[in-house]
Amino acid sequence: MYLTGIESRRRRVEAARARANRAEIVKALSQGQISRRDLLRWGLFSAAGLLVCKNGLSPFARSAFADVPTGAPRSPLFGIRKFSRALPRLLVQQPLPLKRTAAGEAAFPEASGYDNAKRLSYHNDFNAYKGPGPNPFRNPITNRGPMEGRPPGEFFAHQRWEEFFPKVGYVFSWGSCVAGTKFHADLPDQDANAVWTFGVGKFSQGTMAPYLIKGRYGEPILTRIYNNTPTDHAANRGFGRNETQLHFHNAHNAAESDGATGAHHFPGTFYDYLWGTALARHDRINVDASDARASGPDGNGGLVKVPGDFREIQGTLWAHDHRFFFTAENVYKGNLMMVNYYSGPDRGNELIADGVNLRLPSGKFLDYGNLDFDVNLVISDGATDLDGQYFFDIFNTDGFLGDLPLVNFAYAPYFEVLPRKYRFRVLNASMSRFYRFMLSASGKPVPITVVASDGNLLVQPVTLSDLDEQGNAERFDIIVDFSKFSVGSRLHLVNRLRMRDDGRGPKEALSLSDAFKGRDDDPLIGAVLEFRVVGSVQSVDAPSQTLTIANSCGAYDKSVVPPLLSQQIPIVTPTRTRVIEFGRSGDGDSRDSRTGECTPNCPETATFPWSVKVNGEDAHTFNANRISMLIPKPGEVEHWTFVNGGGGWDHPIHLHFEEGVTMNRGGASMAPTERQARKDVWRLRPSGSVQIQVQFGEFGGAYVNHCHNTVHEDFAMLMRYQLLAAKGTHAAVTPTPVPTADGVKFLTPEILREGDPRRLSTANRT
Ligand SMILES: [Cu+2]
Repeated sequence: MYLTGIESRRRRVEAARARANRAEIVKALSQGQISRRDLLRWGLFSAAGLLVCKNGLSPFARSAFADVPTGAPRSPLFGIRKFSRALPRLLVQQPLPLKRTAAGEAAFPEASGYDNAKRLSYHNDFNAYKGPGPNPFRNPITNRGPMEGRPPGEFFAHQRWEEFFPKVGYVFSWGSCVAGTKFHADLPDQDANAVWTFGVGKFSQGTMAPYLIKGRYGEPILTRIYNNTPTDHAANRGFGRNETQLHFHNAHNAAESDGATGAHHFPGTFYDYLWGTALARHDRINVDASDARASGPDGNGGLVKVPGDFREIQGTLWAHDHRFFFTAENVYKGNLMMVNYYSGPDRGNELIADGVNLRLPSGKFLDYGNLDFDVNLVISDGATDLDGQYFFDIFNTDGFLGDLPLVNFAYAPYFEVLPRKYRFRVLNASMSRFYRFMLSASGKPVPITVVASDGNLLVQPVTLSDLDEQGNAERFDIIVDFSKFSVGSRLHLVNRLRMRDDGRGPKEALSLSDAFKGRDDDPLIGAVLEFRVVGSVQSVDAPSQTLTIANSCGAYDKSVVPPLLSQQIPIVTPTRTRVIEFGRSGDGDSRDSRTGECTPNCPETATFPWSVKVNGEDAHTFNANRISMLIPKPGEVEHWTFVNGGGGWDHPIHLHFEEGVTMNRGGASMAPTERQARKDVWRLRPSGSVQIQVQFGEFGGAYVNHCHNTVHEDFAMLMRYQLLAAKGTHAAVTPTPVPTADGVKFLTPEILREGDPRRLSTANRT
């Protein structure tokens, strides 16, 4: 359609006004200056909870002539161009050694001044303190409530503390960013409360790029997170909740350390997470730790063998906020980091040839965890307001799509590579956007070899030119061989997946050439990262060393991509099957019908269009005090079918704690990278379904299963499942924590009948 200059300008002005108005409303609401009732009275909010689409109000009203994908005027670029700055590598964190005290506590180095980590939360000490004087275990910032957010009592004590006693520790703070934080050298500095990221130490300020932790099997980690966000929850610059719990997606951790039990904590407090590096099937397979493939690097060329199934080894993981009902706001705002787990087979060293090490591209200077040729790529889509400040729309319940391609939180950077093999750990860290990547050299596709999916090694590498779709939180580990390219060549990682304008899911994959040209209506289509082939780079593993073609390429590229990476976990006859349908069912029942409150509390304006049905029974929306599925004992194999309730949506469904083996998609075709692959996120496809095999063990407690389009997740497309241990405290159902600024209280959860196999007849068996 041809528009006159005047009409075109009128529309742009109106879209800008819409965005400004909406941003004002979002800000006023999140700061408590106006209420849901005000919006209803003004006719701007419907009873169903949607912002009424009026020109000049909602940029998401199509009639507002807004730009896609954000539904608002384009984020300003202030004259910058793509590929004008180098990719920032993730910031590798240094562990602190921990020592066991006579009392069985884990002590940080004395000079650090950090309190010991303990099996039971300091909340117990806070409760037990009888004076005289102020409670020494109180929150040091607010002087209210305990200093540790982990709930009191045995249910939130670290399970198997002695067995997985932490050897190293990290202390981080999450909160306001340091001055000078920006997405590109020539974009504006972010306000301290526009971006909330992690900083090192107690009550430190946050930095970018995201952090990277190098974990290894056999070396349990204690991660302490201080909440250093403002005590005033209105001081969030329009989005972000000053309460957090950190989910270590998808490590095999006990529930109290999974970061998704509803035990979020408040400014001034910390939470200790025990990342025990337990290898799944620890209690059932290789219990005597005799299999060298189930192991971690010892730091000196050898291995520390651990119990468990080597086929369950994990590699590329990440951790992110999981404050129920506010996850999208908080993750988007910067609450995320990556964690690489290193193992005997996946060592991060390409020289050690001991018959166990796969020698995948990585580097050679360090015993394990070399990063010279092993690169984490955190890919997301951001947006800013017209002043260049980070922006998020908390009213969008369908999907938030940004218009700034970010890699490791930097605007469309370039990365210098030598002509040799590299491994890239590609994470989709977007809230709602799916990607489909190809690698392009002068418009021609370059082969990519996939070695892992969601951090799980494939049994055999898969070489293709066209990666499968990648939903939110999905990871692909890919190997790219640049050896055929001469110095000076430029290659591009190209996203060719168009999303539906409403954020519901993917619309179509463009051809490489069409995608490469880019699209005016979505800046995330096209190249997001440029690779520049060069003759030398500085080592990140040994910064005094220069890596060159002469010492790292050709015959000196010692990395290997073996034909066999792991072994297949067989599909067996299950103890039971379950069907879990993700759909839309109306108003939802997250709020208590008597009190109108969510558990834990949710935004006053929250609506619940998204729901989950188990075994064909009633649809529910998330309430942490409701158990949708109960796993009665460890070790039983279950087959679950995730079903998309329809409507043209797609949902990336995430199962916490255990990996599932992908069995089938009903009758539909499967990508070669997902056939029988172990994963923790499955895209359902519009009207699609996927069946997986799961087995639970090692720990008990409350976990969740949910849509990882975090916008759907926050509007309650989430369910609690309860895993019962064979014996001990966790043989019983976990009481539901209700965190408050003065401490944690508990509720007794409801268990849905259809989710409890102890009460089901065999009629349920299919
Ligand atoms: Cu969803």
